[in-house]
Amino acid sequence: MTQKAISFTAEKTGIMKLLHTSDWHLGQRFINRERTEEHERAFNWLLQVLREQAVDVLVIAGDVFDTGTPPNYALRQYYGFLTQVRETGCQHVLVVGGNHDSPATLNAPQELLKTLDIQVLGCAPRSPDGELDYAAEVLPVCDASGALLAVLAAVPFLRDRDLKYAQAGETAAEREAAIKQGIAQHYAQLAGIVQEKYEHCVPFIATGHLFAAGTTLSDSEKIIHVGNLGQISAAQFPDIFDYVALGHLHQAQNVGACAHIRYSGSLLPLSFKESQQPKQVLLVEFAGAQLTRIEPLPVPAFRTLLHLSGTLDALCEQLATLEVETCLNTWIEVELEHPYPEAQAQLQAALQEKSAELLKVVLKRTESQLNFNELSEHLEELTPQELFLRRCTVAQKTPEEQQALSSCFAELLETMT
Ligand SMILES: [Mn+2]
Repeated sequence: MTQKAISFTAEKTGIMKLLHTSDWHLGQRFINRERTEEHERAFNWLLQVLREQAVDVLVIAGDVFDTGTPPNYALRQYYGFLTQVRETGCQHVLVVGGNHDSPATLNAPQELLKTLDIQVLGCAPRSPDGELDYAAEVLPVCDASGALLAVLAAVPFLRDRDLKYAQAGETAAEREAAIKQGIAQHYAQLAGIVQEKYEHCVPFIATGHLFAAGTTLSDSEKIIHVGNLGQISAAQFPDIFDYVALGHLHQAQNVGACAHIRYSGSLLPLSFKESQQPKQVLLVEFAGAQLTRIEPLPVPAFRTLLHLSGTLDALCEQLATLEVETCLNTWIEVELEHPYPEAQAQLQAALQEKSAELLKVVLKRTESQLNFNELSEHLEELTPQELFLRRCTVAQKTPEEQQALSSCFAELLETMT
């Protein structure tokens, strides 16, 4: 994608600015803490960006909330933010649901928010007869004078029932191919509608909450469509889309070599490992229908999440010399190589009065300790998926059987959570 220089004296007319963010995971519980303060600070920063950059359209590509039943403080933060967006001059907001979001929760205020030019699609819309209503995902965005600014193909996370693939007796490979085809067909349908209805003199923008091929996963992304299932490649997104705003992967990245099909990544680091990743939102600029600039804007780090491992002595040393660089207290998890009776107290003492909190002390588990029979003491440290895989191993399932079983298990989990 070549960058075009835009004169600062250029008239606003014909230039459209979009801000792409995703995976807020409002209401996330981190070990035993809430992320409220970080979200509050991130939102204040985001509002400032919207104002300073004179953004026209804000796109939130799924996983607004961490769970389907978000706590009231998370709902308050969400609505509080949406209210303040209006005051920045950004007149259009699009929210699509992710796999963590409950479509019912997101959609409940849909009609009310629409009156404020905030479009919400918690799930793929359906017509009264229950069929997918593709046309309802196509949303024109107009400026105050009624002139068309952009056309959005607002695709939320597509659930199994949105992808017509379930066939009795099909193999895992057939199933995978059918999911991919279902997702690709969904985008093709939308492209058809957009092309038929609109002249391509404004940007055509698609969204999605999925796992695209040619990308890397980080550990807090819940496994969905396990293994390679559901991965679609850049080539499967129709050419007519000038920009595809994706969510689900927490690390900001392009899909394959395509700069215009990309993940903004999460707004905050959602795991200890993610604390190493720079977080960003994407400012995307168009002149007419032409994409002219994609600028990643780094989200300031408000809190450091630190995972340390080693012997007790080494850890005490590290904690004693720790430098706290972020405004909020550093949160620490330590992994001890050997058990030690007063480890917690010693580690705590090493931290002294630093602006840091020791959230968790765990014992490093070796492979031999991961025996199923010893699991009871570690049960709370395992995800349901990990526990299921352990049980498969004990039951001596082959890797192929494990893959097929864990795929079913993931689906079951997704239906239930
Ligand atoms: Mn997700």
